[in-house]
Amino acid sequence: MKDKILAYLKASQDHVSGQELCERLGVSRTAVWKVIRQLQEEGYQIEAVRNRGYRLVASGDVYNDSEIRSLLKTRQAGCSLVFLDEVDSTNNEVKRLAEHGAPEGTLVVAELQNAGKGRRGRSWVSPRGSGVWMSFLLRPEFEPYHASMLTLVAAMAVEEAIRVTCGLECGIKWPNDLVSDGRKVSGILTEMSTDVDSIQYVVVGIGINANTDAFPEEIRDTATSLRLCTGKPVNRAALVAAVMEAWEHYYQQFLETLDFRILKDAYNQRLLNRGREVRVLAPKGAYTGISHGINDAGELMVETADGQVNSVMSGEVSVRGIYGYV
Ligand code: BT5
Repeated sequence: MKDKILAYLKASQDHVSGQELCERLGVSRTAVWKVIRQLQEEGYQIEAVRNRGYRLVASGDVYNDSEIRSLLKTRQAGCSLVFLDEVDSTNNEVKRLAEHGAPEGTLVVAELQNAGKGRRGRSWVSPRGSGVWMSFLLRPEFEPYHASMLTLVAAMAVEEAIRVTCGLECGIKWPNDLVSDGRKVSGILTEMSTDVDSIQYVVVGIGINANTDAFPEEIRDTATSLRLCTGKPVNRAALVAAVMEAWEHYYQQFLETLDFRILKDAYNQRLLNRGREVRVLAPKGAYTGISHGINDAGELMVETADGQVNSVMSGEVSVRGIYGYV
């Protein structure tokens, strides 16, 4: 009922009378009033005027399942939404749900992660009240080797969502970072569970520093947030909904060819380490070269001094700019 009342209030420019809400939902006036109180406690500014009814004045940064659901415009992504106050890691939670048969599109969002994860055992700083920590479930039918490209698809979706909701143009640092002012705004962690040669499920986890205004010592020089970059507060629920919408769009394009043929040009336009000298930290040793952007397989093409072009697979190496973080 809360979702429905919120939807009515959002859809109406003017006041909605208590009587109208009672009739539409088939409940008592007291029941409506209780839900309005609950919404107000969650942070919605709802004006109540005698003889006219209720009007939603502002949603601010209300961040909960009803708010996200009311903004989602996707067909499947986010079809089942779990919002948690605290969790170890939203990726872990999606995995647990996946093991119990959760459907593709299941989305988990948390206010706080007490064990947020980066790649290869690194940790992800995920405090309460300021960031977007979200993960969603895929059950793709393609073969496992295509899955490394999903991180790149997600990076495109996050870039677009940030541009649409905050007006900020971030760059992509291959394979999994979004960068603004030379600092990391967002990171992506894709994890996969496979049988012998098929995918059981994939979890795509996205962390975005939205309204963070201070970072711990160890990442102070390399991290930033959307609010620090734009000077404006971010509506996190709108950002989550925009990420899911952009994801659905780009994932659909990816599924057409199961590679980056269609998305490559757009990706390369947003790629920061393109035409620049990069250092590839390969398992067999580090080397430097000029990055020429990604190929159809989503691999970064790096030309070494002897003219040889290596295709670097994501997951295999880290790429750091020679100068600064990018
Ligand atoms: C990543 O790893 O960038 C992947 C981050 C994915 C986080 C999301 S949040 C929702 C979901 N649930 C999870 O548990 N994870 C995902 P990597 O490229 O390995 O970068 C990790 C490094 O980034 C750390 O070692 C720090 O140096 C730095 N870092 C940690 N927290 C950060 C933050 N909040 N902002 C910017 N940099 C950070």
